[in-house]
Amino acid sequence: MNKYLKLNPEIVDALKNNKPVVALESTIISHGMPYPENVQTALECERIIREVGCIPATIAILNGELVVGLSVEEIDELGRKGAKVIKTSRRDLPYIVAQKKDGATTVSATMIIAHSAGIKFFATGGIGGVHRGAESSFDISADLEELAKTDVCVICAGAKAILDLEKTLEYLETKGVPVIGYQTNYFPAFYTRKSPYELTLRADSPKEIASLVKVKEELGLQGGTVVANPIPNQYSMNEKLMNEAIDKAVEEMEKLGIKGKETTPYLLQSVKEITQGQSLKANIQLVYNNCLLAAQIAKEYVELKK
Ligand code: PSU
Ligand code: MN
Repeated sequence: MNKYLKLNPEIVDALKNNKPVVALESTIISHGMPYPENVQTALECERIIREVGCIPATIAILNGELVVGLSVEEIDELGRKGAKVIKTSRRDLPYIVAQKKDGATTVSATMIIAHSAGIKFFATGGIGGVHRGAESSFDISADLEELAKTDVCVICAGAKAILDLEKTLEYLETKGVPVIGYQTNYFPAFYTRKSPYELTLRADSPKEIASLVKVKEELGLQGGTVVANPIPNQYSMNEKLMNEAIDKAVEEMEKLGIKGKETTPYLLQSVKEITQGQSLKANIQLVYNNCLLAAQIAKEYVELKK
């Protein structure tokens, strides 16, 4: 895989000198948010990570190269092209690379690339999960399988409320993926702070999480970890309103016959329209909050390894 990796010099230096690095995905830029908010958000994420003293590494595939640490221009181009760039999960990776195409990486593909570059922490909005109605559609995000096997710690606001959160947690439990509530006992529901589903693991400081990640490595346990970080109170949306919006979006989607990889981008966009842009504002803020926590954890981890 290293043959296809292209790390920017700052990241090479950071990894060589054990400086903390935080990976960022690119599907959230191309498919998760509209232009120009997507680009502004991506750049602000990088700024937040730097402010804590870490190096951000936004990841995407450009001309078939696995780029770790996009430039501002590359982020802007990805944001402008939007859904014209191919949403790339694990299964799509060899195709995009072989055909020298551009790919926006999902959580699963970003984890793979981050791991092969030697990056241990990755901030995003929400992980993919088990979709509602998965018992008949079989739609389960590749993100979950990736978490089962690739050793990267993913800091997120839970799974998007458009999913079946209870089944998502069951799946992660079966696969042995630790899901750590950050200052909470409940799995966060992305746009809202709390779902009804209880978590068994809780941490109250970045240091506790860093030490769990370190111990997991020392135990030789393969696979990732999920840090579930609730959206800050002041940006949390009304639960009833949100659920109504999601139900409506899911119903519309079924009528339109949208399936597969189009599902998540469609639902995010549709919920945004139904909530008149409120959900996008919340989405942006929860991503910032995850970047901040990811950077704090990455920093603690480097300290623990000294
Ligand atoms: N979180 C967001 N916005 C997004 C996604 C996550 O706030 O756009 C993306 C991630 O890239 C995630 C993907 O990996 O949605 C999951 O897609 P699917 O359900 O098709 O696996
Ligand atoms: Mn899917």
